[in-house]
Amino acid sequence: MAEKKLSKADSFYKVYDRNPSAIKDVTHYCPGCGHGVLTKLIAEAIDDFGIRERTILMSPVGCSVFGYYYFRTGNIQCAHGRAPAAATGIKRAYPESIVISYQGDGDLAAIGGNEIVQAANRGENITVFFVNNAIYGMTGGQLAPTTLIGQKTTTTPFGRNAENEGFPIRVAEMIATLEAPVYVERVMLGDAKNTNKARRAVRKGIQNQIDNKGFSLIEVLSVCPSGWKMTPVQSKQWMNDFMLKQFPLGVYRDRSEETAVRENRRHVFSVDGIREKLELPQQGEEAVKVEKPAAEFQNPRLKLAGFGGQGILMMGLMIAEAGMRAGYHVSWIPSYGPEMRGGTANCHVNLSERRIGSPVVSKPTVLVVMNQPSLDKFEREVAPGGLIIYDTALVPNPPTRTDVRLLALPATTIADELGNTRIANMVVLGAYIAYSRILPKEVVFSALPALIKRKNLLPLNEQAVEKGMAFVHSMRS
Ligand SMILES: Cc1ncc(C[n+]2csc(CCOP(=O)(O)OP(=O)(O)O)c2C)c(N)n1
Ligand code: SF4
Repeated sequence: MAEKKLSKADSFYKVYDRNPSAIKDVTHYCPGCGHGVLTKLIAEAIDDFGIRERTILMSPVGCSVFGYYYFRTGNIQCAHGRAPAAATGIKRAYPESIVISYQGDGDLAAIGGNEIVQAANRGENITVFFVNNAIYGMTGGQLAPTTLIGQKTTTTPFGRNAENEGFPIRVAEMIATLEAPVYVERVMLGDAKNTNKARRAVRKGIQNQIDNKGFSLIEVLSVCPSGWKMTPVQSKQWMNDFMLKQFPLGVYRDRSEETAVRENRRHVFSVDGIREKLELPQQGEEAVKVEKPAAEFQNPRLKLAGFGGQGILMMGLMIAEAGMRAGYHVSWIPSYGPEMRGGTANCHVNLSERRIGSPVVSKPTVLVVMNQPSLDKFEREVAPGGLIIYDTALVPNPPTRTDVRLLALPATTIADELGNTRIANMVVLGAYIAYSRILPKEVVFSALPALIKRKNLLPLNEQAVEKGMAFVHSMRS
């Protein structure tokens, strides 16, 4: 008889050197826990499919957080519940990779409930293993969305009560209501027969991804003796007696056969297409030639703030749009107050000769404030040597900083003289470009039509920009 040698999967580290603690030869899972079994089934499947080199495991927050210690594959540690979103990015950027999202019920069904629904609904070509142990194991046994009615947890010491905590969510059934998923099955770990079924489901979910068929989710019922405060044997019994009734095993969707094996589809991002759409110079074509401003105004990081309705966000967009036309890397992100109008609004804008790492402006080199609360809130953030532009009509208490430049601008008064208070944002824009010389007027004017839909308002906007510029020039003369 041929000798069969059983050994650990190659995709599983033999010794867990990545674990910084002294324990290098056993996993951190509690005795009897299902996580260990499932990770073994996955690692064996990865071996047998010969995909170790291109597999990327998305580890969640939860007891399986340390997938990185064990899987000899690519690993990404995801923020709580966000594995499906991170998996989407990886898979789309590297369609040839095999992306496995491994998540617990707290991770997938609570904090990540929306992420999984959206990824499944988009039909991302990923494989999701969803470990349902009806509790938060890692944090000591709190209620999970899958906790059974009556089940005692540390946060439901009298048992889950539907009136207070709602009903257990059946994830497999819910995902199977969506159009896109290819394969959804619920299996359990407990006895040899069911573990074998789980093994088949694991392989099918991965095979679907290898064949580019689309989204697969395998829900795996698994015991958590520590969280349930039971022995492993009692846990098995409890799963058979109670969990199975709430979470029936079975295939909830299987379109694996009828879905054709597909070619890898790389989502191609065409920069040129975007340039054309935005009417920007094509690659290789010269952007408008703009002279560099003085060193202190180069690569500005701007924060613009005021009330909602003052056109603060639009002013930021104008600067970004004009910046693009002048060949800068740009970013713009808005931050809204809770109200649509009348609330606070601010936006962050970067114009840079280099690629922009983060669009967030935490230490602005230019702060524009069009009301007092904005100055009070953001004045201290401005980088030393930076510039604060404030609307004197709306900011009665001027800035107190002595290590920054101040531009006191009666923007709203000038706008009123032009007959339209709401044009004050363009007065500020004009003053800023004149003061810093970051962008020529012509480039700003060329950007206006892209953002101002009512073309009859273009002359007024241009006039306002010019008025702002004239104010700065008059200051200097
Ligand atoms: C943003 C955030 N919120 C809460 C936590 C605390 N936390 C750690 S694990 C966990 C839940 C884990 O439960 P589950 O996903 O069911 O995995 P299990 O531990 O049972 O395998 C929570 C809430 C956290 N780490 N991060
Ligand atoms: S707490 Fe529960 S889920 Fe976590 S390792 Fe222990 S038995 Fe497994």
